[in-house]
Amino acid sequence: MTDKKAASRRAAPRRESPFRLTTFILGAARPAQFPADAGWEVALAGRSNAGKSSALNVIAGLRGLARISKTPGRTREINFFRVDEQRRLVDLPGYGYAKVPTPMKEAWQRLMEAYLGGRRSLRGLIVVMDSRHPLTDYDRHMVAWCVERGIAVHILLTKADKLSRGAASATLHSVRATVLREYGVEGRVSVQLFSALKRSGEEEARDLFSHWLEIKKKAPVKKREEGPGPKRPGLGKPG
Ligand SMILES: Nc1nc2c(ncn2[C@@H]2O[C@H](COP(=O)(O)OP(=O)(O)O)[C@@H](O)[C@H]2O)c(=O)[nH]1
Ligand SMILES: [Mg+2]
Repeated sequence: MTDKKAASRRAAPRRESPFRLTTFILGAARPAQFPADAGWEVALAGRSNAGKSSALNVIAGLRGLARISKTPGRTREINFFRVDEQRRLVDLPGYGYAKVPTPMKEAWQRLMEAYLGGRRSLRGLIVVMDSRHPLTDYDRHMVAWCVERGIAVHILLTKADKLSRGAASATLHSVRATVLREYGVEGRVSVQLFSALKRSGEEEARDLFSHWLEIKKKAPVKKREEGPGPKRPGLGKPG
């Protein structure tokens, strides 16, 4: 890497990201290869090519952390990234890629069920969806599977830059309404718009990651606390 490239990579985050020291640990093809199940993890799932890796890079504020593939269905392993000693980000292999041979699909399913069904450090799952085609059958299957097991889900409607403002907002409201209808408030499913290209929705997603991973805000960053309505207790405070 040239000095210029390295500098631009470091300069990427707009404000100091709690994920700036994140590094790749390993790609696991079998559950036995998973890192020790201690501390906290946030994982990203979604259709191949939905934009998972791009979202992970933007949210972490590190270009080139997770590989961004132009060829769908390339990542077959669960990629683990280390945020710090106790925290990890996890890029799950994509689903819904038609050209994957059946034995591969079975291996994928076994790996995903082992991870999602047994991972105690998993605090929440981000389901990345292309905002032009949200809630495909497989997306619904994935969300329902997690809701049944009490896993918190956050839907990231990405590539929002490909929609007009009005269409993006209509999609957001319709996905929120569907999720509320299907899973109720107990379902712990939230939804947001996102664009890796425009870096919109970046702060909202990063704040959720920090909350799930119990990363405490450091310096008292001046925030617009005094909004209308009653003051609510801050999120993420222990006890
Ligand atoms: N316009 C646009 N393209 C995106 C966005 N996010 C990802 N892409 C593109 O979509 C393709 C797949 O992205 P990738 O992150 O590799 O998807 P993954 O397979 O889900 O990990 C790549 O060509 C990306 O450049 C976005 O927010 N806006
Ligand atoms: Mg990827």
